[in-house]
Amino acid sequence: MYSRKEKWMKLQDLKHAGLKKWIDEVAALTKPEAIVIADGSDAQYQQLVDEMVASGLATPLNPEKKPGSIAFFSDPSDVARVENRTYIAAASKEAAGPTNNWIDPTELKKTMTGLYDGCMKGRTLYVIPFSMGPVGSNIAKIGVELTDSAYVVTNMMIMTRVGEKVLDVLGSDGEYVQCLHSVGKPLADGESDEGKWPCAPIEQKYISHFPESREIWSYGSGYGGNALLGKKCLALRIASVLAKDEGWLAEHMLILKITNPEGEAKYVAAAFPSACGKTNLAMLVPTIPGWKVETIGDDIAWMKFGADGRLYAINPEAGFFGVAPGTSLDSNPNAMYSLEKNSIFTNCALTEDNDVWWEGIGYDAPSKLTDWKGNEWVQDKGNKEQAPASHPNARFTAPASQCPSIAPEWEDPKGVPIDAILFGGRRPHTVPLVHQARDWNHGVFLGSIVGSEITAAALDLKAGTIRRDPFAMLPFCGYHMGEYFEHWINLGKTHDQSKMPKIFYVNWFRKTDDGKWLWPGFGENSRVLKWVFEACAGTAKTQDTAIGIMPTADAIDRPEGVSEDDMAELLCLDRDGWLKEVADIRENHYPKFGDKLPKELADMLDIMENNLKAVDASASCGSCC
Ligand code: SAT
Ligand code: MN
Repeated sequence: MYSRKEKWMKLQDLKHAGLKKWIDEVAALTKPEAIVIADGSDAQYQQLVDEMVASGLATPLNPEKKPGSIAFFSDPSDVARVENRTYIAAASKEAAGPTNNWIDPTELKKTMTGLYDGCMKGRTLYVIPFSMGPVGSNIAKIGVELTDSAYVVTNMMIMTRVGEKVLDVLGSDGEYVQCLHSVGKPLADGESDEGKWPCAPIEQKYISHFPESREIWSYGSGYGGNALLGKKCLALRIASVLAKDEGWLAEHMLILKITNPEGEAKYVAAAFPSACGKTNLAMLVPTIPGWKVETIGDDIAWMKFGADGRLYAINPEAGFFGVAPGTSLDSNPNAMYSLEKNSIFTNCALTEDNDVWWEGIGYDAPSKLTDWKGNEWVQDKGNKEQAPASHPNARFTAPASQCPSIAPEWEDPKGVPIDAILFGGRRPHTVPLVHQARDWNHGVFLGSIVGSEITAAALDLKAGTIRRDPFAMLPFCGYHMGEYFEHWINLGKTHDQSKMPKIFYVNWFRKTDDGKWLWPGFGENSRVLKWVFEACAGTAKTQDTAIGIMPTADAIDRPEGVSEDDMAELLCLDRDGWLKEVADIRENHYPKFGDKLPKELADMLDIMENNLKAVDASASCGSCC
């Protein structure tokens, strides 16, 4: 039955009996025409690319402009993660918590088994053994994804470590996370994919997680986090459950290294909701002379306590799956250099000479483009309504090793010791440029209230409403978010706090009343990182305030264009704004977690309120807020 493509590793060569049995069961259900094991080799990557080009699914890019790279265009209905079809199918609804979609796992497996039945007929079933984290690291985990999408295989080969070296570590009975994926559009007799991007209608899409059995079942989407199951599904939703059970942290955080002119380095992990520039911060080019920022990861951090009591982080990924629009040599040169070659582009526009283009790439579109939907597109700058040439969630998949700012130790199996954890969101008002938590529990409080202000009235929410995204984990926590807060609190109880990271809240997004940015952001954020560095080293100029530890007015070097008054506004304590914040958290945010909200967080809110009320209203921030 599985005779095709037999030049690759064969099923019978697999040493792991449990894995073989699972593959047999999935093949019996989905009925593929062939089974191919991804061995991680360049030769196999190239063959998959050649096959996708031959079928018309992939477009090879100009070897002079983007060597070794290909472009894909998805079905217009399959362009992003689908949160309303993402399920945490825990044993009980209570275990999944109020912020996750839940379906009874037995019922969901029955529905999905029905969908999987025969869904791979005429297609190849690929077996992808992958490691999240450097192969063999004691922080890393192994997963095996079974998929009928060659697009997924090639992306996983960039985003994770794939192949025989992983099978070697897995041995004959090692543990792994089962990840089953199908694009979910069964072929009729005689039909072929013929360069189409197959996917199922929305009501048949399921991105399902079974936290007790650590399984992931995904059906119906071929895009990003719905299909590359190592990323959000394993490295966050399933790993967050493992982390709670095993006493570590799986977080939606970038990791960076910052080095001062004397050559001392600190490691920073940072969580922001989407669209807050995580990739840009991870690859930041500092504007302050003598300081250096290097990249360890741009999206996910797994952190475990070392024997010395410090928290060590690895980047479980091996590549970047970055948003293309807005990425330019100005906004993020290191990302632009990372994607120069050996990369995959999804839903970007195509130039006549087969290069990619996107809105915000830093130069005008050449005369004629093919947009992401395959139509001819000519830029019309006078037309503000013109549909973009690239999809707003168009992506590049690029190897992390190609990033010029990648830190030499980015693949160190023992991880890097984290000195500081930053939280942040888009907050035009109230929240200062930076402040520091007084202690661990206060830091957990700051993580729990993360959110961004809704600007345009979207999704039925009033403009000005704060959309809370605690720890930037709301769509990615695989269990009850109240228990997640408790897990963070517990780590502070069971570990020596003097060795734990200091926690900060940053906000690059302050605006004046007439809507102008108060802070330039991008490389200038290095000035804030410098203060964070100094706060960790005990040399920062600080003051205690009602909301935590803040820089003194002169503690942060001012970038060009930021006046003394601007700085005062960026660092003022907006007493009334924060009292409104307290009320919003009390009325609209914390009640969601019911009796699972840790008492320590409710107490923190009371303490902050009392502190704020004790501040002399007239002296709090002068005229700036
Ligand atoms: O599609 S991904 O989940 O990989 C990226 C994102 O949506 O954050
Ligand atoms: Mn992310």
